[in-house]
Amino acid sequence: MKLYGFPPSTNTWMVRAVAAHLGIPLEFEFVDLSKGGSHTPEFLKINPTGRTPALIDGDFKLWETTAIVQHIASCKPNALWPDDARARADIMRWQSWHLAHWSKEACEPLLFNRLVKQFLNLGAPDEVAVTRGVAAFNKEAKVLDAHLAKQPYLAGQNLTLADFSVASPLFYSQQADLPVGAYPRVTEWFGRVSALPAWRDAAPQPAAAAA
Ligand SMILES: N[C@@H](CCC(=O)N[C@@H](CS)C(=O)NCC(=O)O)C(=O)O
Repeated sequence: MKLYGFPPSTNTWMVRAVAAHLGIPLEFEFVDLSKGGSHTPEFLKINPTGRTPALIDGDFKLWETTAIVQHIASCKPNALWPDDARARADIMRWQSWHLAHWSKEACEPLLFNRLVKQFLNLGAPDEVAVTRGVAAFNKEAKVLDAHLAKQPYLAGQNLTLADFSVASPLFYSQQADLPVGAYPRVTEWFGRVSALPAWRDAAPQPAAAAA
């Protein structure tokens, strides 16, 4: 399988971490987002939405991070993506929440305004978007914190794809000043999830910048 991606992006980083955790080899093709690499005619044939990551598995082209990690994790039996309908629905619930609310409404506006804009020279943060992002972060983190008071991982007693998805934006907590420190169980859970060697194995090189 070949993954097209931009290593500092939390989406690419997460896909590579899942593959590393499961011991599934991925060929990697660097797409330079800082130079519009996801909008070339060649790349648009792989993903017409012009976004990374994207995966090619034989004659199957796949885009959208959540679909990609589910496909990779389906390659062999494992606890991250158990072969059980209810367990998968529970994982998918948190991945859906991540896509619609945690990442989209809470983390992304802060990462974009406080980190990506600076890296790409896109001007000053939009303070209205930042204020809205902080409010969304606090609203969603409160739910996450209460949930993690009941169980060690998002979908129960074991680490799953849900933890990989939801943890991914928090790798830039410091740079984007995400107020995660106000949520002790989220902080403790992220400490455990981020300590997995797979994240380090898949980590962007320090010289690269974030997206
Ligand atoms: N919903 C998509 C989002 C993908 C996405 O926004 N990728 C960003 C990098 S994190 C990208 O490639 N942006 C380039 C562009 O939009 O031109 C997913 O989960 O894969």
